[in-house]
Amino acid sequence: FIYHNEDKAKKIWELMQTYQGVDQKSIQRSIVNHVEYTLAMTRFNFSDFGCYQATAFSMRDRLLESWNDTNQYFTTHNVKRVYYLSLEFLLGRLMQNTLNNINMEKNYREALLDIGYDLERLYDEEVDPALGNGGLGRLAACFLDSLATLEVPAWGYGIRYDYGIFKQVIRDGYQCEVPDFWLSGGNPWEIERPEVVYPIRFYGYTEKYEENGVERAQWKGGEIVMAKAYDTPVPGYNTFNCNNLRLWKSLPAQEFDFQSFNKGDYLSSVEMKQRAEYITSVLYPNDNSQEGKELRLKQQYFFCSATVRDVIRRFKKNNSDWKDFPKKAALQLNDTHPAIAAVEFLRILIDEEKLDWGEAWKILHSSFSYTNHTVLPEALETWSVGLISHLLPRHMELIFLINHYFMEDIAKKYPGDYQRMEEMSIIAEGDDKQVRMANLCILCSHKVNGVAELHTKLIQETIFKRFHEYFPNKIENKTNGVTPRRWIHCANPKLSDLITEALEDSEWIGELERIEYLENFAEDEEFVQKWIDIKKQNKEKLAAKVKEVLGIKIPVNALYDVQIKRIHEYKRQLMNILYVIHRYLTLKDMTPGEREKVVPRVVIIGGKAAPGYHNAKAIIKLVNAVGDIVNNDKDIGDILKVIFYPNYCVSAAQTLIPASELSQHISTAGMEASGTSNMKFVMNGCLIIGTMDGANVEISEEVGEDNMFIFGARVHEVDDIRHRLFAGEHNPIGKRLQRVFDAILSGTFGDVSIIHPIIHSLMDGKDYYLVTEDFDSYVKAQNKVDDTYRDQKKWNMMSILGVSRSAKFSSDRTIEEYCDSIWKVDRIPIPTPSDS
Ligand code: GL4
Repeated sequence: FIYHNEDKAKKIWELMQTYQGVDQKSIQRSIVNHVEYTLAMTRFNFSDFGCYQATAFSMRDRLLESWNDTNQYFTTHNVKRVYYLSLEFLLGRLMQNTLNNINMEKNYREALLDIGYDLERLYDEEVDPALGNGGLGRLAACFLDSLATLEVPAWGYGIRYDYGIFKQVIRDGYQCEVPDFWLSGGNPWEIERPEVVYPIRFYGYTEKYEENGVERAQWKGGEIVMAKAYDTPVPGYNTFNCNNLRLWKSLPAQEFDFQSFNKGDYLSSVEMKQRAEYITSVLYPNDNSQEGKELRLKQQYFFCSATVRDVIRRFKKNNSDWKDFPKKAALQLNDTHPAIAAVEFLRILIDEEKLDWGEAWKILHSSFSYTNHTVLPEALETWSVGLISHLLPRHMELIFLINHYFMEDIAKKYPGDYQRMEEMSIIAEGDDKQVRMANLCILCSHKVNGVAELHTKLIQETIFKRFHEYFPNKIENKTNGVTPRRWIHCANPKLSDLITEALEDSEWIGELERIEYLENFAEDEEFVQKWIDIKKQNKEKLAAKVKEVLGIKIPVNALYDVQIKRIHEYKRQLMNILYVIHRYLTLKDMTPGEREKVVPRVVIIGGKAAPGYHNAKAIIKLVNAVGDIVNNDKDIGDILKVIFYPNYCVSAAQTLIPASELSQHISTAGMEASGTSNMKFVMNGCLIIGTMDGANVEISEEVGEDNMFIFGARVHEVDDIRHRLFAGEHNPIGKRLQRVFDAILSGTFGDVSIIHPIIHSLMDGKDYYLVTEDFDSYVKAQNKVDDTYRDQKKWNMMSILGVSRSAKFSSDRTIEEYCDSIWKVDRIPIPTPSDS
């Protein structure tokens, strides 16, 4: 060392103590420096994409200052941290959101304009990081924003997939999947951490040995793969705090494979190493359904092991007593996907840290908790005992042990009740024994939560009934929420400005409860006119986008009716398009004069189908086929347009939602755990047509049932109806719906034979999702929509009331509830540079 440590620290402090300036020159200088030194482009001529990258790097520099200070502060103060473990983080673009959170959008816009660049154009240069499927992954992203905003010390942990959710391309009306190599242009937001690496073992065997009279086990052999960390700073809104999202990438282990080498088999040794990189290649594209592939289980264990090791290492930096662990860490399992983390934690405590079972179990149980996101049986994860034994032999032993102790307890409490034991066991018996991951999660957690009131009640009464009886205080509700930063302020800047103008300050963006004062403006003519103008501008923007993407011109003076979400039978996009066909056939029956009186509609449907989900793909084809006919029918003109919006993703949602006037959330009652886009639509002044399902129930409690279009069977009726339908006791299909079916089957929309089997089974009463049953009340609700839309004054009042009553659905509220009743963590605002 050239200096004594103190001198060195002083020198470095002098170099570092100036934070990045916020003035125009400093911003410009930092951007241009990145063009020159980071990107090695010429500063005299750089493209929009180059400018986007340099701007992102310049923002990252700022983030790193607060990110480093935050972590330093949390470490020094040895605070309790939350760890959110998720296989999916559907972040969406980061630039606009980041600039807003650090309150620098105006500074950057002006600085860029001054050197000839338009900030909004740079936003469009960013690829959408799409490391998630749908609601579950997007919820994780909203939670990160709220955690940082609320100054909760929290890290997200996940996988840095090379390929995010596929890009959807429509060819001849059918969905085609194109791989999304989102990293091809680099990722300026992340920091590679070559020094944060962990070896992860797969396969092998366990060896038993005795130590001080205690029998112990050790996992040995198998293959080693390395996990390397990549960090993305997560800034909060209006705070200096900056959290972290740590994603793991798999790499081959460095040590030499002597066996292959000795055999002279160099190429197969390279091949084996390549297999290691394969683990984090691709996100599995299924939403609400499990694909039981070995590679998926490998992904799960890979990321869980790296995460648990990282969390333990951080704990050990400042603590020496394991009993303190639950006071320093809360680990949240986002669905059962990261369930194996609990077993890995137990393994490390017992096999490596040499704790005894009782202590280890208590520590595990006090620090872990689990969120259930679905009741659909096809989504409830199970893994075969054979597969787990092969891939993770020690974990399988531990799972058996957990189950053994638990079954003993149950047998004591309910002697002879084998039925109950069978239901509660982690292991599903049979020829191919399965591990039920949800049962494992419930046992390992001190709290389990559902994601909306109705959903929580359902899991308490159905799938987890026995557990709810046994652990009456364990299962509770945490209604989902969404971040108003991205979903109002960034997505709908004009609406955001209008709200700020009306409320006379912008605090509502960080405290959504304040938005209720908007209610006072619901009948203020001047305000309402501005409200109308903004919606119109958003519709124009969407119409331009539709023209650009699809070449179809859609009218602006029509009702924009939107259903965007993953395509799934339970979400009933089929019912939507059947209604559209009914509407089309009705219009065709009318005289031109009658048609003119009908409320013009633009129906937009968007969403991806899992590549192996045949029926969902058939629905996409039908929507496209209907669009082809309706949109080119001269009789119909602008009175009805049907658009399938391709490649629905977070950035598309940010254009679609602010432009929508009616949105559809029409799942069969009891099947949509929560839904979160429903909340985003309400926040953007859109009215909902929907069933009493998921969070719709709570939305109706907040905004009032009169301000929504609610229809369909209620959850308590569904089982009976389904039973009746399948017993062949269904009512004959109504005339209207039969006519729709006939049109489809007779070729009115061209060759849609791919949908015929579904139509036939509906006609046979094999209608699991109650499409035929709910159709009539759906049509009635749609008629009410038209009537209400004719009364624009009423419509706009409903729209404003919705927004003013949407505060409950901010993810800030959700996160506060998790902090209070599950995680028991405090807000820790860190001192800003000017304070210190
Ligand atoms: C989901 C639910 O289907 C959805 O209703 C819910 O809003 C979301 C977040 O809790 O979780 N579960 C799965 S699986 N995918 C989802 O989007």
